Amino acid sequence: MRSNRRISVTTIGIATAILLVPAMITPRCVDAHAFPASEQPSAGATLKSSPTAVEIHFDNPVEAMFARLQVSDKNGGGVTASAPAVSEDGITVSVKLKPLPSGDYTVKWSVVAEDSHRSEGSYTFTVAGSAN
Ligand SMILES: [Cu+2]
Repeated sequence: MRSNRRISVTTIGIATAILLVPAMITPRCVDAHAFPASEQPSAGATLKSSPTAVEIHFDNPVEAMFARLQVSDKNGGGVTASAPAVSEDGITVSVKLKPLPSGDYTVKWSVVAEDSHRSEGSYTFTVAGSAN
């Protein structure tokens, strides 16, 4: 019986797992977590004109359902013009932006990787154009 066999393998494996799991989980987890590989505009960038969107490219696919991406001005007001969109491969999360006056902007992101672990962070960019 297949299911019995599975159970016994699991039982036998417990002793080994107690020894090995702590050593195995950490590297595996770090691999599977999703963190930004690059951003547009890039973190800390000073732009001459308003960007039309913010895109974050992750190093591992993220779950579309749980992706959050907020952009706000220095008063905390939201400046996004769309809900976050996730590319089909799960690598890119983006939002469209309203036209941004000169100022500092904060991008806050939060994603869940395919291993179900959440990661989050934030960064800023500056619009320093004279167009406004
Ligand atoms: Cu993880």
